[in-house]
Amino acid sequence: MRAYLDAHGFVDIETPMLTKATPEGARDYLVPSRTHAGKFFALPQSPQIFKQLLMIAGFERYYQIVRCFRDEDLRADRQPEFTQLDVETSFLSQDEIMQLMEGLAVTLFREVLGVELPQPFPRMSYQDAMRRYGSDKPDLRVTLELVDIADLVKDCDFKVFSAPAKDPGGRVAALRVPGGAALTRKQIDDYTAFVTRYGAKGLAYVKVNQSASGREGLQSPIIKFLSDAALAGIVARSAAADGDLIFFGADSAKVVSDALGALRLKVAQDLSLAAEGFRPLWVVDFPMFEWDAEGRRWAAMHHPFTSPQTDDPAQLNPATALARAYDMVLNGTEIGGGSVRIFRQEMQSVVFGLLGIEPAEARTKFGFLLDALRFGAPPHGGIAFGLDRLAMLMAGADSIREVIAFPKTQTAADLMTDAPTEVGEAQLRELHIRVRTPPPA
Ligand code: AMO
Ligand code: AMP
Repeated sequence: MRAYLDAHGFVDIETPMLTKATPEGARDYLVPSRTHAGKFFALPQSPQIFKQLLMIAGFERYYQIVRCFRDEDLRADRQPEFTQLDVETSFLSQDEIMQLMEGLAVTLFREVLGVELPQPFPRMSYQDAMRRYGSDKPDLRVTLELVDIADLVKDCDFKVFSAPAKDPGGRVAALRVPGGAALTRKQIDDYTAFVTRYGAKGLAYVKVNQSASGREGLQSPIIKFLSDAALAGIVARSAAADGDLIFFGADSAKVVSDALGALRLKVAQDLSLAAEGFRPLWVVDFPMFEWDAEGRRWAAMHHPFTSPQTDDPAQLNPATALARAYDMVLNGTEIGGGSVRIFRQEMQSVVFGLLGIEPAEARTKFGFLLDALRFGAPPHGGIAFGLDRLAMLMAGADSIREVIAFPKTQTAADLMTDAPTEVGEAQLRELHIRVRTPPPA
């Protein structure tokens, strides 16, 4: 990676670890200051703001292999500290950045694994990815797709289907399981329990025994609710052959996409349907904002410095705005994410406003960035790759912990060194800290 970037005129620059909060959607790890009583550094969630400042300072191509810190819920592909290849460029379009970074990924796989990634990487909109795969990081090794059937069932007598089919925020979709007519009751029950974890309230199904016989050739507890036309339409649209089974999801669009998207991968794994090899793609046209139902506010889908596709702040509708953001996805894992940035102070202030960041708060948190934008910033954009995730995929490992020396557990602890630990009273005093010990459980 260094060789590729050096050859393309990038400069390797280090940025501080003891710094101020950089929002990437996680909680910060804080470091108390001894010399400034009651004040704290934050460890960087990413060098995002620094690399933008480097662009404004006139470095046109920057990279850094850098540790990032995020206090968030851990999963198989997440660690509280992890390493990014962080990149930023000036004066390149979204397309040019993506091509340069695609070349980096291709070179990496060629040189390290002797693997030729299929080029050009396909590009898919966020909306298409959700519709066809129920995920914003589709695993293209699996060819099964979700198909929408709301129009076929919106007038049927089965409320479970007709209600979400008529609801603009709802979704009714089908997933074909090749050879699935042979699934036992127990296996179907297990899949039903599986989708419940994603919020689904059930998992209706139809077994296609002999489609030429119409209704008589189908087997399912819900057939009685569906018209001949609806049944024929569902079989045709899902491309089900005799011996297949069709699963259904009906709920809010989010629940259906999450549940059937996960079921698609689970079924593919159980039936060994995934092809061998590496299947990269770009996911583009992400929404700018997502609604945080708990906080009752809009949140940035990528981060607050991402440019909307419109250049006119007055046109920015949080419910519909799309971002100049892109993710590189490999075999169902997001290995990199980036965007073209906002480079005008006016747009940055409007976006902060939509995110509920008041002008005074914006000044306290990001005044140095707003000032720099005011002095004239070049159009710029970049990306960061998750190197641990890349190593995991390249090594064929199932968890990021397999490719990190001294990884942390699911609760963000290091059991070997026993970190984090209590510290002595003298040290706390020096840091001006009094600990509120949690009440005994
Ligand atoms: P983002 O938050 O998408 O973007 O992160 C970029 C990439 O870093 C990896 N990653 C992680 N890997 C392991 N454990 C984690 N907890 C973790 N979190 C993220 C992923 C992800 O694709 N500043 C922006 C980049 C930019 O806009 O240029 C950023 O950090 O592979
Ligand atoms: P019920 O009418 O609740 O007995 O459900 C009949 C069938 O529909 C069962 O197979 C359920 O698993 C399935 N089902 C119920 N709710 C949903 C839902 N929201 N999405 C998909 N299938 C469902």
